[in-house]
Amino acid sequence: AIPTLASLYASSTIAAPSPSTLASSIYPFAHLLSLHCGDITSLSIDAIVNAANNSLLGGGGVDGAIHRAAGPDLLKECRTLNGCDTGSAKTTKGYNLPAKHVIHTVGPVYKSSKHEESEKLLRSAYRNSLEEAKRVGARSVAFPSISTGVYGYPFDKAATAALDEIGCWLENGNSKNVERIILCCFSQKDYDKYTELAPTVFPPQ
Ligand code: AR6
Repeated sequence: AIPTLASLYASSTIAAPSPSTLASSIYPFAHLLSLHCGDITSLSIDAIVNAANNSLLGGGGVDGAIHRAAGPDLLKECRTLNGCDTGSAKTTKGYNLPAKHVIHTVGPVYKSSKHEESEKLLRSAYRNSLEEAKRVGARSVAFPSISTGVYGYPFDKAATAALDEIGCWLENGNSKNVERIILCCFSQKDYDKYTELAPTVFPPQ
């Protein structure tokens, strides 16, 4: 079962934070968000997001897992896309995956000396993936934790930016375009981090 963020508050002992730079009025949409711990390639939903590279021709990590599970036709379609800019997103079919679509996005390679630029690009990757989901009519979409593997983005910072950007997108009149946005964590540690951070971005009201 995929618990909703709203249901997590019932057991949360974390106090709501004082007002911060984070959007704080997005709690009304928290029922649209879920956390899932496991392999993103197992999800039977409209779209899964791939944390790809600029070539869109496959790689390791979640990208490798998605290509393996989807089969060689995915790579064939990716070859027609002419790559993807960092922060942008492009959609293919899901082929052998239970998901109908794969939204390929490219997160930034993290550089602490250029944190702001990295955060902007990471936020773009989430926002443009959601725009792609909207464009292809995908009403359920799952994200891996973009850039937090090989690309070295610190998990806490990435998770906070991801939650905030998704919340902003929903606030911008998009809450009717989706039924469920799933944050797919690959480890219990990452899942626990999300449950800890979510109430700081979506304060219970
Ligand atoms: N399901 C869900 N999450 C996963 C899975 C999976 N099957 N496998 C890994 N993760 P990474 P990046 C998590 O390195 O940092 C590739 O080679 C993983 O634990 O896959 O954006 C691309 O081709 C981590 O939290 O992506 C690029 O060259 C998250 O997915 C480069 O890596 C992202 O880790 C992109 O690096």
